[in-house]
Amino acid sequence: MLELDNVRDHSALGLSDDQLIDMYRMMLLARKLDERVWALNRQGRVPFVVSVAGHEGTQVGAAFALDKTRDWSLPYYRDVAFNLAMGLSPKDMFLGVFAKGTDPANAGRQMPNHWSEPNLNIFSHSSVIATQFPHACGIAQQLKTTGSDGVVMVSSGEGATSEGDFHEAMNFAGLHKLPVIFLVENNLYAISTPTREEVAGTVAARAGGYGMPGVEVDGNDVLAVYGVMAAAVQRARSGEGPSLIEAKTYRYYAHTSDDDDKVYRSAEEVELWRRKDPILVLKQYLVESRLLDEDLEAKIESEVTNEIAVAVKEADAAPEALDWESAVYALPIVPDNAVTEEEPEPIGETMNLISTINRTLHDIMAEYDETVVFGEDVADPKGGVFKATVGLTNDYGADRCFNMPLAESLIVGVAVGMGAAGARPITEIQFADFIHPGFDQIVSEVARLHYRTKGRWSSPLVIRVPYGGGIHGALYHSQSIEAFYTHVPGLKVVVPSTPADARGLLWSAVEDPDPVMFLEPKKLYRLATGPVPDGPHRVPIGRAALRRTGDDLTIIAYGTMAHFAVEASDRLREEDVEAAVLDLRSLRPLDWPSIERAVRRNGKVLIVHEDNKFGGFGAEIAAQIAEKSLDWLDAPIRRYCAPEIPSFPYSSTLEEQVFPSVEGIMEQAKSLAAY
Ligand SMILES: Cc1ncc(C[n+]2csc(CCOP(=O)(O)OP(=O)(O)O)c2C)c(N)n1
Repeated sequence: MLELDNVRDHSALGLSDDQLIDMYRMMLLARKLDERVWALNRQGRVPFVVSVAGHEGTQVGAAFALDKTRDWSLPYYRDVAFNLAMGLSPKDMFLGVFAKGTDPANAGRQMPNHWSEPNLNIFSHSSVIATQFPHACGIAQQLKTTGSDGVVMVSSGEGATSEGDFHEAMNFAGLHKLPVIFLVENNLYAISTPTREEVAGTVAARAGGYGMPGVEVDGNDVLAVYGVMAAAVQRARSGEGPSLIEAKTYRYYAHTSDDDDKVYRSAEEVELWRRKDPILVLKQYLVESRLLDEDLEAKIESEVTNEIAVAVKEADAAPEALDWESAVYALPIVPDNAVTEEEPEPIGETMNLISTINRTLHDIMAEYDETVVFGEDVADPKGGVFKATVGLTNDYGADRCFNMPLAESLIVGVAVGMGAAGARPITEIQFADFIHPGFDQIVSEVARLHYRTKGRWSSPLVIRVPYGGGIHGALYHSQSIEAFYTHVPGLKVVVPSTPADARGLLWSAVEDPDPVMFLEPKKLYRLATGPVPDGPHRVPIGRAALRRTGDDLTIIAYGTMAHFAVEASDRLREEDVEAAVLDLRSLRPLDWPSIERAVRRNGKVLIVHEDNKFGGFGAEIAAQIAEKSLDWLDAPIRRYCAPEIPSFPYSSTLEEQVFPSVEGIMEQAKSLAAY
């Protein structure tokens, strides 16, 4: 396979004369567009340039091998020629360059060269190097499971192949024989770092470790690139799996307009590569094949020049970007009704929290064919380390519930791609303590996807995360992570404390079009039992639950601490202290009206969480109360949290000293009530 790179005859590659002329036109268009952007930069009209010049052969060769009606692509920031060849117009390009409000990809929100177009299956990308690779796998996985014969092309520079996401994605693609083509445009430098300081061995050789062919090709020879791409496309389409293509090429200008390339490479080196210019190489072939004469060359050049002039003019006249605030969420939730009644006891079979989650996942999978569950050890026979997913593979098949390699960034990244391509992924991160490698995919990718494309892309994924302490889990099986994620616009973060809420919030999370982090207090997995409604029970995201009423103070808590607070409130009643308990359930969006109502009712607030205090989620609640309801307070806001140590120690005697307890809550509540 992938041996067509030596073919030097376009008709043997299945390309018509017209297609070859189109390739030439496209390469020239990209080159001239690039020159125009640099000129605009020198005139002070665009602040930032990422240049394609030198890469046109690789990109046009790759694009021409794809079928625009069914294939997907995830290009990177240097792929001007690729995007033009896939169908973006020069005007689309300049709308991005000028950061106009009508830029179809980013609406002025991202830097130039971050293209995307849902109508052409071109997926959005961020500025974070290599995060697109797991997305490509997710899209390919979705194409495969839905029976499409579309293929996915994902590209990058060679520097990106040092990132973990590249390797995690290659491994996953190889494991599942996914229809993905990894195209690496090796221009010898990652900013200033030469390949010899970046890549051990060669880029193409990396394929060997992941069960796929890897091939080097002259990236300045558009026909050679087309040949290997067409072979890789054919291989992917027929179910044989992924390929890695390393196209050797060169960029003529600095990395970006902010870079000075003279400090790391010589003018002679640049000149040497210019002699192998991809446009010249193709032109020579066209002339030798008698397909291009001076008249046609002049005609194409004048058409391209004119096309660019019109595009610049039209884009320049387009409206400026003004809207910085819309589309943070696909479904914004602004709680507007304060919870006034004590939450009534639900009706249904009595179950514990973990069985409820398992039952609910089964019911959701039955209800929605597009749901898919994956994570580490989630498939049968194990069904998850906590057994939350037991039976899903047996009941719904390995396409709908499968194990992932041990790679959290991959897990989230694949979910991002699958979600964007039509699935509703429900991922499991085995323990919150191990979610940190996925932080980038959560915070930089899925949380921003909807905003950065002004709503043109979204990915409705649910990330289930067992979290928290009190179970002798020690420093690395006890962490609370909510403060990291509640800080992030674009994410929704919910925490059930009862089985009924677990069912209701999970149901709502799966139906929600935004990414939802579903934090499961694992101490409550068997401790919390209660009646669970049957059927599609929904608890609205953004609505707190008043668990207990009381005139002396309000305890605001969530997760295990909400459970403890209810017990504390019941016991305090015997001591004539009436403590209301507000279980937040949803941390982002936060049910401010219910918090405010609680403050107004009794003027005293005790915030409890098991995370440490400094910078914890309680600080946000306290700050909002201080900002908005200070006049209603009759006592200083109080927080009862874990001390400032890095999570909970393993030894019972140590953990008991630091894990917030029912007795501790009672003590704090009594002293606050007496204030
Ligand atoms: C994760 C991450 N680290 C660092 C950067 C800064 N950065 C932007 S481009 C780049 C070099 C990329 O080189 P390469 O992948 O070879 O692509 P090229 O620009 O040469 O086409 C770096 C380090 C980034 N955007 N993302």
